[in-house]
Amino acid sequence: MTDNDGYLPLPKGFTTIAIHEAQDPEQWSHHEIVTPITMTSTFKQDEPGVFKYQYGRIGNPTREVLEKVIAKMECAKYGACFSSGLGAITTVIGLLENGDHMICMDDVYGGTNRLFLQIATKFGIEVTFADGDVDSFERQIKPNTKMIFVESPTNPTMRLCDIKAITSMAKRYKVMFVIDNTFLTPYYQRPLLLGADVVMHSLTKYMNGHSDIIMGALVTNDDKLGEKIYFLQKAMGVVPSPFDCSQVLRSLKTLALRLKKHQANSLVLAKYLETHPKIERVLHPGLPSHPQHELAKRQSSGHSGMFSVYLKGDLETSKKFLKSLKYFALGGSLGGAESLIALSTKMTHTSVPKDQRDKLGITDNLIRISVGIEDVEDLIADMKYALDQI
Ligand code: P1T
Repeated sequence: MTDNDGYLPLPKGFTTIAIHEAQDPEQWSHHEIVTPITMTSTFKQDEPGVFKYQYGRIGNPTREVLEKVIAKMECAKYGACFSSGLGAITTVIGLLENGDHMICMDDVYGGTNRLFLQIATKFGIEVTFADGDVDSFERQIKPNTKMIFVESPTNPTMRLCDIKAITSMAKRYKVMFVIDNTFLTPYYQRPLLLGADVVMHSLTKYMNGHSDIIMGALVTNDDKLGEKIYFLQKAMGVVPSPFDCSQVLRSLKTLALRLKKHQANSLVLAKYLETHPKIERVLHPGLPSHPQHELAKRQSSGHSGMFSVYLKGDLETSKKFLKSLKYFALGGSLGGAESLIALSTKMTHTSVPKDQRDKLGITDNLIRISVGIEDVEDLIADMKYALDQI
């Protein structure tokens, strides 16, 4: 375990950053140990145009602390928070101009696919899809290509893309490379260190980790992109509330602890399911059976609680299985303390056209699992019981 099981080393000082970065109590009027929630929509100015904070959409002390913590965790200079993960991606679209072309990885969250295909295209942005292989992106590059957007691992088929390879190709063509790091968080993957230009998060998931907040974030090291992102945050206005920022700040203090347990639970459960006669296939990047397991170890420091399985059966089998579970709640979202389970064809990926879903292997027997931090023996017993019912 000294070499972190063959993965990249875990980031040093990660939880110290979560607890102390930008959180010196002496900056607050009462020397609060916990960052105060600054609930105000506006701020009194010293003279017209002379102020520390101006207006809540443009800046807020609670939000600013969170943005600094997330940036530091991702090894970034600039961090900005948004009212949802899709709000962060909407802001990414704002980095493009009418007439620009972007290439999106073909397997992304259904809402991301919908946002690009049904909204970005309305503003004159051309969107095409690639399968995640570096050549598949390079083949589609045109003079007006300005952005590559990927998830790695993808939602829900757990495919990875080679972040370093895509980075060096994208740099050759001066194309911005944006990666959604929601499934792994900076504790397990730091794409900016591998050369990506912008990292995006749905903070709704592991970063908040308690299934009670919707938020998003963007981070970058590029001065020009950082400036543009802050401008868009102010100009487009997709900002979170100070209360929600405070909740996420609290949650980040236990991110590493939680992820270790998510990872351990998901590995035990995935190994159990891999040997079960009613399971056709397990898709878990942390298992040697995953075709990109070696790549996972080369570019990340571990894997979270996310994996998927193909049941042997059809839609009715899936429905019966899902209904028989007790601890795995049937629901969209992921990354919380509670285990969740989803049938992507009917839940998270309904907005992806069926022919694209079929091509990607998002079928009625594909079950996506977000393993929580409950006691794993109870989770295994729950799965065993539900599988016995089909
Ligand atoms: O829900 P929101 O905070 O807006 O984040 C959107 C989003 C972006 N990226 C990834 C990888 C995601 O998984 C999501 C949201 N996903 C779900 C709700 C889901 O069940 O997959």
